[in-house]
Amino acid sequence: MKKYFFLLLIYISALLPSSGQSLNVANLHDVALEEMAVARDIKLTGKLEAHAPWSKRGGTDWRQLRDCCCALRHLDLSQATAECVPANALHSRHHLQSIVLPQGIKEIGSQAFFSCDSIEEIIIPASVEKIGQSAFNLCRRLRKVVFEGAPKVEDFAFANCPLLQDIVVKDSRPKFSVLAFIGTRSIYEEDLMALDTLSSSPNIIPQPAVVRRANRLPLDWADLNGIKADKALSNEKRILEAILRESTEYSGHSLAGTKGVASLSIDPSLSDPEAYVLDADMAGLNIRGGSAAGVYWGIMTLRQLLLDSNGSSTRRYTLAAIHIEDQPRTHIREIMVDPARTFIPFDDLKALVPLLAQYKFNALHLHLSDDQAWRMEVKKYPLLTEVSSVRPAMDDMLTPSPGYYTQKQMKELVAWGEQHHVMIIPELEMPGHEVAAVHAYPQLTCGGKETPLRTICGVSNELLCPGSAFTLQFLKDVLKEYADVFPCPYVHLGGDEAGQPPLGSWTECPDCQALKTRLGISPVNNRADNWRLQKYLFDEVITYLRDDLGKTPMYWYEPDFKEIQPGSVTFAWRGGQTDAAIDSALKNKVKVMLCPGDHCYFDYPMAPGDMPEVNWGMPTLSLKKTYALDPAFGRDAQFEKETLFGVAGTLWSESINTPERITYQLFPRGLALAEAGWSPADRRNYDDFLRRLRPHLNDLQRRGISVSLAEEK
Ligand code: TNX
Repeated sequence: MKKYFFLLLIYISALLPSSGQSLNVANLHDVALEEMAVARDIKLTGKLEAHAPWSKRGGTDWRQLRDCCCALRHLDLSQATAECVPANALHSRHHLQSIVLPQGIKEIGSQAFFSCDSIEEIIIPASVEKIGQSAFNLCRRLRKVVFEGAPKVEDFAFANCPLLQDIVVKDSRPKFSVLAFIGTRSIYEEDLMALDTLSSSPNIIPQPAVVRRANRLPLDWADLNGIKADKALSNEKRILEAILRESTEYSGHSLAGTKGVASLSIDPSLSDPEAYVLDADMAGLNIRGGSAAGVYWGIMTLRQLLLDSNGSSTRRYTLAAIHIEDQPRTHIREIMVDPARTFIPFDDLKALVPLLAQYKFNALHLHLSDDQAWRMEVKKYPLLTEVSSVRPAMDDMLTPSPGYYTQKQMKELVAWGEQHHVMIIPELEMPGHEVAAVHAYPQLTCGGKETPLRTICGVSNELLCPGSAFTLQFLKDVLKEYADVFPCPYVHLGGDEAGQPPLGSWTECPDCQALKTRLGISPVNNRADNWRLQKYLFDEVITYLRDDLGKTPMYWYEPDFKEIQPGSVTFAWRGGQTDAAIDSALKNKVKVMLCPGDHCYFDYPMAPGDMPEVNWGMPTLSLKKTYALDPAFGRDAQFEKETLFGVAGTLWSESINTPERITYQLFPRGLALAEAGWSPADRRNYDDFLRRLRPHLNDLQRRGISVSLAEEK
């Protein structure tokens, strides 16, 4: 109770303009977390290290300023000593209004102030020799920058700062990259026009099955006389039109009076509904798809053909003649996000959809509830969102994360997803990772215990109680409302990490014991008996889901779960246990989704020292390791055809504390996964992927989207 009261105080003081305290100390190591959380003015006078050894708490002063000082408005480092401001130092600290940098620093690292959109003015000390990529990208209120010296200013360093008018140069002119100010000012963009060089080899990700440069004259965009499309393709026609108008000289009417058109059509003879064929030459543009989705993927490929090697948006006059044939290797390519741990504002969630679609992901999986919070409106159980939708804190970050989605918003997301051929898969966790539900409705757990929301990561021992009749009713009611909102044929039921020790909580519960007797479970040992109870709960829910709601259940694979209900999809997530999960899927004749932690867990840092620098002990997951995922996992063609469901990347968000950091964790590894899930094995090559990647990273940064640059150094 006392803890909650304190957290409430922190929450209020973060919102009020006049409350909060100042801190004037050498370093933050000895400052209490509670003190850091309310400090609005901070002055540090000690030595600021750029790196710190791995830990569960603390990290460098920079990391604590960013993640633990959640009320920070003014930062004075004028008397601190530091060699540099490290990469990501104050990434997406939206409330930070002013900073005085330490004298003598040599470098400001990439994305050091990414999206610090309350800073209006910054003085770059004379000692600074280099300002890294995207260092001040998306600082939307930045008006003035004073360069006291002449640093090298890298790509996108001041991109997307629309108010930046005042650039004061004291010494000789800094060495600006031509991409440094994209989306910011026009005066430097003259240089950019000169860069409109047509790249000769296309940089498409995921790599298509067949790409051939055709020996014909190029398509001249100004020559096209409109877009012709099948009736069922009005959505795709609109999207193509928007892309052509933004990125090419297409105007809808040929000035030269030629008859070339862009044509979109459905060709059922194509091998897969998602397959497409794209042809472009002087006669026009032709995209045929196995369905509307195939046509849409063809348009996404075209969009990438229009990027130049700088990722810039200069308008195209021509497209070299080309022929592409393409189809996906796996059925479902999904990304899972975790708004339960850190809420993702609705607009940010929506923005992810077209971004995923660009790389031919066709599913967004929402982990809507967990131990820390419940994020989805359920009309029958209003307390879920009334009392469980503010995650009070997470480990050493005493920053509340409030928010939930209304059913209306989720319907809007579903419709938005349909436009982009991305289906929205909801998840309702059971019987573990569900403390937020228990917190709102204590009768869901054994003995009806009052249970606080979890404020740390890891696994709780508090489970839903299968012996309570209310539990089953609750799960069915919630699933019914989810089914009304999400038309997608799948519902994820969680099922992870509810083994030993958490399952032990069922042993002493009289309701669970009574249920065991009722079910005629003849005792073997507590562990085995409890697993049978878990199977009972799943069987009941799955039967309802399948027979009454017409949905296919999905769940996280656990080795103790010996029998998997026919017709479901199991997710192979535990690092090192993918083969066991595949064998179990084959034995039970169910489908398997590959998301092994050792290739697909994008919550892990991409390189040592990358964000999240302080965490529960995550391993690193490199771009190369993600790329190396074999979706068939060494199995035969029959497995690939009959059992493999797809690939999934997960963005668990215990340690991701702003929406910008979701894309940071997702890119570029998500692009590697997109290629693993889509491209034929013989078309994949890591070095070639790296070559194609650069324009995409530039395109993303140009649009103000944060990406990890950790491996690029
Ligand atoms: C394990 S993966 C979990 C999540 C955590 C994740 C952190 C899975 C099915 N369960 O609850 O967020 O590790 O990486």
